[in-house]
This record gives sequence, C-alpha cells and structure tokens, in this order.
Amino acid sequence: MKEKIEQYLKEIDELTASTKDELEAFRLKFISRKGVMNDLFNSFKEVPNEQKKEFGAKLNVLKEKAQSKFQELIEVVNTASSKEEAGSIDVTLPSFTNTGSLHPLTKTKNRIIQIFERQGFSVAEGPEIEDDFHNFTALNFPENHPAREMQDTYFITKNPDTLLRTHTSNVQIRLMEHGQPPFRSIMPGRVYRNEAISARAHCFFNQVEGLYVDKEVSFKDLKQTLYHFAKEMFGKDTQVRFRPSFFPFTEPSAEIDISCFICKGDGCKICKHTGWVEIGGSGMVDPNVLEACGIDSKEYSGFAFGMGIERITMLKYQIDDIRLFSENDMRFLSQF
Ligand code: 2NM
Repeated sequence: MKEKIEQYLKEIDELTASTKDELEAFRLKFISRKGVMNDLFNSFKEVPNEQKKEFGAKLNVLKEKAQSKFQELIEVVNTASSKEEAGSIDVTLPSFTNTGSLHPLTKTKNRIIQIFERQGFSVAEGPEIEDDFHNFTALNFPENHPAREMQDTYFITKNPDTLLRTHTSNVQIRLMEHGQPPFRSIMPGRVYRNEAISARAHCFFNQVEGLYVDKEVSFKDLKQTLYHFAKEMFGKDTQVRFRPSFFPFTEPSAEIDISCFICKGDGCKICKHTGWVEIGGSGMVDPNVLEACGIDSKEYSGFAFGMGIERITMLKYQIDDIRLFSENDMRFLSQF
C-alpha cells in the first residue's frame, strides 16, 4: 500500500492534461468516488492499528495533492479551449457583403431587354465577324456608300469580303432571311467602327436594334413602342420627339429624341440647352431590305430602330467619358 501511494503521488506530479477528455480521465481516476482513492480507503481498514496514523497522513497528502492538481488542470484546459474557440470560424457570423456587381452596360442591356420583352419582343444574336452582304448590301447601302470605306469599317485583311459588323442589323437580315414573318425581336450586341477614341466615341461599343415585321405595321406602331420604352427607361414624364432623318435601310427615317430628364426642359449641359437629347434612330424598313431577305414587301411592312447602350447608360447615370466602360477601373465599376 505504501508503494501504491508513492506511485500515485509520482504519477500526479508528472501528469499533464490539455484536453477536456484528459481532464475527465484524471477526475475519474483520482477524484471520483469510484477511483483509486476509494480502493485505498477500503484497504486502509485492513491496516494494523499501530500503522493507521502514518498511512492516514499519507492518504490525506495524496487526496489533497490530487485535488489541487485537479484545480490546476481545470485552469490549463479552459485556457486552451478558449484559445481554440477564438481561432476557429464562427459560422453564425453574417456573410460577405462585398459580392461584386454587374457592369453598368449589362445593367442597361438587361433593363432594355426587360422593357421590350414585356411588349412581345424576343432577343436574337448573331456573328460579330460578318460578310459584306449581311452588313451592307442587304441593308440597301449603295456600292459607293462612305460607311463601306476602310476608314469607317474594319475589314479582315485576308478576306476583304469579311468585316467586323458596324451595327447589329446583320442579325435582323439573318433572321428575316431564314424565317417567315411576323418578326418581333431586339438584337443587343457589340459593334465596331474605325473611329478615333475620345470621351464621346470608341472603336467598339454596344447597340440594341429592334425589328417588327408583320402585315399592316405602321409608323404609329413605331411611335407607340418607343414612347413606351422611353417612359419605362427614363420615367413616366418623359416626352418623345421624332425628327426626320435618313438611313439607307429605312424610309421614312427619324431620330428619336427624349425630353431632357436632367433639367426637365429648362436647359442644361447634357441637352446643350435645347431641352432634348437624342437616344437613337428609327424608321420603316425600306422595301428593298425586305425583298433582299425574300419577304414580299407588298404583303408585309415593318419598323426598325437602333440605339447605343453606352449612350443610354451615360445619360441615365450622367457618365461623361465612354472610355470608362472598357477600362476595368474598380473605382468606376464598384459604384454600380
Ligand atoms: C438604326 C436606325 C434605324 C435598322 C434597320 C434594320 C433593318 F434590318 F430592318 F433594316 N435594322 N436596324 C435601323 C433603323 C437601325 O440604328 C440607328
């Protein structure tokens, strides 16, 4: 028994614990009623009376030692586990709020699509690398039209019949070529023009064009459709004005102006003190265009329109430099 007590004292002295499980194992062995102390106190009954004093004292030393070691281990284990909690991830914390956002041009494009889809238009897409027929000839561009010149259009050097599309009208042509009326679609997408880059112009930009071809489509359908668009896009008080113009592919043709939503017509820098800002072009599809696509122009008529997505976005958010859209500057992009 003497040896046992000595052995336990040594064991307690040398013992360390850093986890809750090790602490519990210590408690079961040295503190609990069912542990070694219980056995020792039971054996104590068998000790001859003249030795009881000595053993009693030793047992008490062991008991106290066990108890104080237990307190010490509780401290050690608690500090270790609170450190572990501080370093681990709290899954109940709110998640990141900086999740990125859509590009302003994408936002505008999505809104335009939404407004026209609600008026029964679907979305069509086509190639950015196009042939002369779909970009110019089918659109009634005369052979010597200036837009066909090298300084306006990017031609593919290896094949002069191939070019980067200068508008998304090539998609309208492809749609009409391969299908039967009615057609009611919008065509958003990137286009290319050989222009000097400035705050107002870029050599690539985005357009959305629209086409509606059916029996008895008239200029009043064009006006109503764009009137609705302008009010949805720029607010219900927006006025729309059609100004006579010319395009090879439409006859008659008109520029689309809206009342300046910045100064409400009083005159400001944005509208150059006219009270009106241009948002695009439009017109009745020229019968030559319909015929080039195999559509009987005596049976069908249509309207078409086109606008620049950059221009609409610049007006809506009062952005004064078109180059910001393609520079990927986070100070600009993170504002949207
Ligand atoms: C514009 C302005 C006016 C237009 C015409 C056609 C087509 F293919 F039907 F002839 N597509 N897009 C059009 C008409 C485009 O952009 C300023």
